[in-house]
Amino acid sequence: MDRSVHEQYIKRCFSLARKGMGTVSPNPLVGSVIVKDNIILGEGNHEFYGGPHAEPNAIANCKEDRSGATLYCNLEPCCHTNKQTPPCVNTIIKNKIKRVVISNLDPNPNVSGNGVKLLEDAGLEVIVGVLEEEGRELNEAFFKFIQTNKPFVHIKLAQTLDGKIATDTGDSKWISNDSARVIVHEWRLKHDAVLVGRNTLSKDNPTLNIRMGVDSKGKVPYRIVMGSVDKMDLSFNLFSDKWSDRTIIATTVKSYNNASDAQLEHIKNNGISVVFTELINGSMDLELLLKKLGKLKITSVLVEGGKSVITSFINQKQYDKISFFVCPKIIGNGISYYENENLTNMKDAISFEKTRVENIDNQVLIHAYKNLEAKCLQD
Ligand code: AOF
Ligand code: ZN
Repeated sequence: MDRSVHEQYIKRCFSLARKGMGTVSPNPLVGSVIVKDNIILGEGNHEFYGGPHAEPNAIANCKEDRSGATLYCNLEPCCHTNKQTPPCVNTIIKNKIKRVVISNLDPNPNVSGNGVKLLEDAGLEVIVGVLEEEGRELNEAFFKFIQTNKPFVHIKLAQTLDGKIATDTGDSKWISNDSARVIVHEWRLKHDAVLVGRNTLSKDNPTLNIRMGVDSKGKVPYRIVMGSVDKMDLSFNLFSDKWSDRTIIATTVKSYNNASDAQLEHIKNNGISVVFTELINGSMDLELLLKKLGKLKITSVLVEGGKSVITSFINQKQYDKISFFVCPKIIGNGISYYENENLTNMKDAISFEKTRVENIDNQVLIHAYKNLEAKCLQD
């Protein structure tokens, strides 16, 4: 069959999969479509963590006999049993599906090609790798998390044309327009956690919840504040609003020991969590922090600034992707998002790969991935 036909149905799987954003983590986003004689018989997606997978949902939604049909799915059907739901390969075989077309092998080491093998052993035709890159990007957080036990780190920033994220006084409301900010709120739904530093906390008193007309599905992401807890004013929104049990303070033991009794009492009474990391060369050890967040099943972190936080993630090479909103304004003074006085030669510049550009309502949105080949300042 023409590959473009497969691509159409896999694209439909991607759309169905996206419906699970905000509710399926730490599982992947998965959609499935069942097709016979060019007619869609049924569709489904993985709707929430612990719930049925996309393939059995699509099969259950078929209005007609699905024997001999093709099942499309963006992820390889699962085959393992040490988990919450029964293996999808058994359901597919039992329902006499003839062919399975997928985008990505499941990077989960319990599956990882074994699902395909079982289907082929049962006599089904399996086609792997349709729109593989897009499928991988859709589930980039799941791919990183399942392979490293550390969350996917996505830095987002809004900058002026002259590269500033705030004026010299720290004012940043607003650099980007509403259209850009809606996208950021969608990203808050997509990510398990949002992270800021102590400066952003005291400058903006953010809420870090999901608004701007984006359906939050009742979710408030984990809200991580990184910095010295003993210097934090705990009257800010993140520590006192009704979602304070979704707030995590990332700090050092030393700083925690210096916190006042009143601060510790406030943390306890408001259900705020504390995660310890250590200092390396004066900044927080982010690899250790990410490992600890991974243990909490946080698969993705959206880093929303400011300068010192972004600089630490870049210098420690603990990020995967940066999205820059470049906005049509210049201010002639202000704060940059990255500072490095030791970087004097262009050959040492932080470089990126797989860049992609979008136009968002008169603003340029540039997505860039960490250059895995490049050497970093710490190497
Ligand atoms: C699929 N279809 O829709 C999803 C899959 O605990 P469970 O039973 O939900 O299993 C989670 C694992 O199953 C997850 O780590 C991933 O490997 C796979 N996810 N597989 O066939 C789906 N969501
Ligand atoms: Zn499954």
